[in-house]
Amino acid sequence: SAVEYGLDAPFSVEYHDSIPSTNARARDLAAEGASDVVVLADEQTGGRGRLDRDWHSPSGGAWLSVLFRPDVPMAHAPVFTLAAAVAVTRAAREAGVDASIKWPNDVLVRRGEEERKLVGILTEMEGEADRVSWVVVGIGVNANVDPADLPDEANPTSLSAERGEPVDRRLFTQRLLEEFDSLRQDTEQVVEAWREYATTLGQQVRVETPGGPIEGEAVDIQFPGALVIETESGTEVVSAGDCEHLRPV
Ligand code: BTX
Repeated sequence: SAVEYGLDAPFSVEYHDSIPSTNARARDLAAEGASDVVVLADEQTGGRGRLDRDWHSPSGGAWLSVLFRPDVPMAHAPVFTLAAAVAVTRAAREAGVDASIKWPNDVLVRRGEEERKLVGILTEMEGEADRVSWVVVGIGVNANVDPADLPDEANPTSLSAERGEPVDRRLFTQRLLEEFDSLRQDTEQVVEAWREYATTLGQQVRVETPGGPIEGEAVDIQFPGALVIETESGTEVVSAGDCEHLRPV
């Protein structure tokens, strides 16, 4: 309930028991000129992932969107997706769940070879090349939800399933927002923090890019979020491309 969310956050918080999508609501608020707002919901009835995929958002999750107006060029915006991944990973670890990050925007829990999806992040933005007008970072955390209620094919998990008991969503969300607030203001620290939690580095990877697939060893990440891959024919730098770029206005 709203009472559970007595948040002391560095953002103003708009809470909904149920809403179609916190990202859609945050975009509407952006159009009205708002900033530094978090839209938070217990349940979403039309949650969205990347490429218009469905994001299942039953009651008990931590479904939230952060709207803010950073003074950065459009090309730097992917760093906020990484910042969200770092923030949520830290909050999950404090809650006793050993989460880690898979480039670019998956936060997951590993059990041996198996990877279980804990979080989805969807960043949307608008602005001009040299300056973002607004950014909405949508963070969907499977908090106190039963993974059996989530789509099987994603191999989902939740904080409560990993812990064996519910998480305090107020505390979890508070920590997540505090971390995110600090990272968004000092984006230089994001990449370094990201390296600490990444499962991707040192692994053999294959990435589909507009220019075709790239295969090799993931060796590093570069600001604002590109992956550096050592291939047989040399070094390739693949940009995150995880942001849904709305048309510049
Ligand atoms: P994605 O495109 O990487 O992942 C979407 C895919 O994940 C789906 O096709 C499905 O297979 C799987 N999936 C759907 N729901 C879940 C779930 N709850 N847990 C695990 N796997 C799932 C990731 O997109 C970005 C998701 C962002 C969600 C947040 S919630 C707050 C905000 N509001 C909103 O509408 N979206 C964002």
